[in-house]
Amino acid sequence: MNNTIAAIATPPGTGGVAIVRISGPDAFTVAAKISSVKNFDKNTIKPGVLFELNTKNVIDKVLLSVFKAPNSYTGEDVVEINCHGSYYLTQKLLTEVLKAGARLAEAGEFTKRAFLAGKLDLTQVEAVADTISAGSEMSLSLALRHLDGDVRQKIRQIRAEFLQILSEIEAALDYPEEIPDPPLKKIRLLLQNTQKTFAQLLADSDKGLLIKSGAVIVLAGKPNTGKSSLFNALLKHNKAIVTETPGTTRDALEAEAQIGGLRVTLVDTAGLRETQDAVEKLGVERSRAHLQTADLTLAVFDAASAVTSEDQELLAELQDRPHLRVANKIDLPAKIEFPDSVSVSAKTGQNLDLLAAKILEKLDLRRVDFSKNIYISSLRQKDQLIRAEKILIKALDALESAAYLDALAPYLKEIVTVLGELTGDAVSGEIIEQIFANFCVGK
Ligand SMILES: Nc1nc2c(ncn2[C@@H]2O[C@H](COP(=O)(O)OP(=O)(O)OP(=O)(O)O)[C@@H](O)[C@H]2O)c(=O)[nH]1
Ligand SMILES: [Mg+2]
Repeated sequence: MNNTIAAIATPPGTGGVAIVRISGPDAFTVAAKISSVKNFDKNTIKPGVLFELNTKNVIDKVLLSVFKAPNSYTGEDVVEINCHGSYYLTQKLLTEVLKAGARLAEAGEFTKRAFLAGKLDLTQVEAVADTISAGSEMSLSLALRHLDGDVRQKIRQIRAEFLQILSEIEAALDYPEEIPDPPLKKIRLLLQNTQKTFAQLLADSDKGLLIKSGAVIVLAGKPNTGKSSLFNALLKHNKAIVTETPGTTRDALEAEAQIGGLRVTLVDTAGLRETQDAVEKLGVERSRAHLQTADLTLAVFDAASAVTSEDQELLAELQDRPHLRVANKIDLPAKIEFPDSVSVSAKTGQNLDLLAAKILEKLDLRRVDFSKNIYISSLRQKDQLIRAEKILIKALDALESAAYLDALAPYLKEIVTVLGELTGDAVSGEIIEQIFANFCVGK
């Protein structure tokens, strides 16, 4: 089997430079066969030319970045060829690399090797994918914290504590004459503390998942309150049609925006009212459907006109859903005051920064502190934690039985396994395949 892999690491298309990556025991031999570079000193960048294997015709002037095992991303010998970023050229260069003895890497295979070499655990592997796909300041900060190993460290620490107590229990069970039982108090304390930690991690994971995937924010209200204007103002782009005619927006309109560093999907909707117009009616139905799926609804009111039954109905509809009241048009002489609302003007931009802060607060993301707390942002990791938490509860119950050491041991073992699966310290091949299947080639 050929163990030296290669792939184009940069996106397909045209760019200033592109990178072809080679990793494996023959990385240097492969590169030497098709380039003017013959010495591969560790951590160097070597200028040279690349040529066709058979004809020796020069293909490109390149830079070779050289990493020697184990000091590379994969832990193997790695050469990264920096070439000019022509799509044709990059493909041709890769072909020559393959002819020279490497094989094409599978999706995520570089990162998989980094994992198998112990350079990254599974939480960091998932963070690599999150870093690549991060689309906002917050999701990037979060991915980088995970890449740094905040989850790995915490879970490994808990797992080590469980392994320790488990070894003490097993020793006491095996040699009851010589080795004393570990104190019940100590075990109970460990289990209780871990239960608290799990609960905290699970509570914070909701924030992690929201930060990673972004929040869906729906703008709703009766016609003409300025929903589309506010949508455009938050988007900083005139995407939605705005007119003074009530009932302008029909189809719900979606757009990606950044609010306070969070990626959000803004949804502008048709004004809510009773109508005989068939098209508008369908629009209103869609607005109502969007209210059901929103992470947060901005209930937009017109501060310059009187409150109507439509405003009241919307508030009643949103009663049990996360929402924020927004009184728009405060640049006009106010007719009414809306209690508990953020007053803004979509027209002048007044208080839009305040609205952004309130939105983060409503989503409970205002006090997110990546250096202090751990916000798990992977459903797989969350699932594992939920499993561990359930077993922990059984373990706590087992503490109450007379032969508690015997009763406890299997649960503690299970927890050690589940936590090991979370970080990949003890994990089945199947799970590994599933995780790497989501990667693209070259990563
Ligand atoms: N003075 C002032 N006018 C505004 C403000 N926001 C919106 N308007 C005006 O209000 C009218 C309606 O604005 P839209 O943004 O189309 O309102 P809408 O809620 O999307 O209306 P529908 O799509 O019909 O439901 C337009 O004439 C806007 O120019 C504001 O903050 N101040
Ligand atoms: Mg509109």
